[in-house]
Amino acid sequence: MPVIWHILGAGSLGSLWAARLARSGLPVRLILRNDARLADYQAQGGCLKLIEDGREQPIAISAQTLASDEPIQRLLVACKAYDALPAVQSIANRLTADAEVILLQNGLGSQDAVAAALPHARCIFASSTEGAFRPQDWQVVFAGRGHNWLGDQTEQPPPRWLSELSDSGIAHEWSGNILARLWRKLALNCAINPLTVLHDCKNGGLLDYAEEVSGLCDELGGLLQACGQSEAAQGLHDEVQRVILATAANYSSMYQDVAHGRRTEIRYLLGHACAEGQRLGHPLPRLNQLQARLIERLGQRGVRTD
Ligand code: NAD
Ligand code: KPL
Repeated sequence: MPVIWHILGAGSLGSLWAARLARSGLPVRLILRNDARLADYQAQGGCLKLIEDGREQPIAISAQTLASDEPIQRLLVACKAYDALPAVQSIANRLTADAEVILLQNGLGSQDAVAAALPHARCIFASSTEGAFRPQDWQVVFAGRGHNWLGDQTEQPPPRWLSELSDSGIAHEWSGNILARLWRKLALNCAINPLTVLHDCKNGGLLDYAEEVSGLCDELGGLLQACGQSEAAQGLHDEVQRVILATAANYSSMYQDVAHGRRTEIRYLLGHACAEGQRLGHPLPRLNQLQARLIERLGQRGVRTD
């Protein structure tokens, strides 16, 4: 019997994973917050609608609430970074002794917090470049093909269920250095996202602020070296330039969060970089100033600053 994929956080990325796993015939359970959400889901037909290449496909998936007593052996956590720990804590009593927990959060900091709260579970970190959004509840658009890197900090072999991701068409790779992947994405996000908020522009608008971007890349590269992530520091500036050009017409995820008045993941991106600099005694004048300016701007826009 295949192990059930429990999905905590039926938002954009969680729905995208759930829909593809369920479509390939694997057992999947969405874990919803409460009875009201579950009733709404059932009333809409008990299925997620996956929109891919312009075509919508309804995919029936079982759902339950946090309060269900079904044991959880494999948990995919797809909440935002700031929600991951409280969400996991609320179902920790349901995890089996051999549970595996896959953490899809962007940035760094939330994964270690979850792993520390679950000392008996195998926690696998993921870094995703796929893109998804929800035009409405229980509907998800697969907006950007990408890749998922998974890895952990143990010497254990990769989990056998990676073949289930292949069967489900989920592009992935086991990474021997997942922290380098996560740090690299964090650095890219720090060099681009806050500036798009501060300059109120699309990613391509940063071509007008080349010196500011370049100064941040220098400092981020130095921080990565100081953190022992020299692999993640290689060619950072060039990649930031490539990403700015390739995504010139897009608004960054942080820009979109702020535009919609949503809380950002600042604490796990720029906040994590600045906190690591302080912890290591590594000066980061530009990043610290960027953080202060961003917090001020979030406050002005009425968005949570933490
Ligand atoms: P999202 O806001 O669309 O989904 C998160 C879901 O978690 C929401 O439905 C929320 O209600 C749910 N949730 C939060 N706390 C919960 C709880 N206690 N119990 C049950 N459900 C709970 O977020 P997302 O865009 O899917 O992002 C998830 C993570 O993936 C983030 O860290 C994000 O940075 C990262 N990511 C997202 C994308 C993307 O394209 N959406 C791409 C790469 C990485
Ligand atoms: O990941 C991104 C985001 O918007 O969050 C990119 C496009 C790389 C910009 O940092």
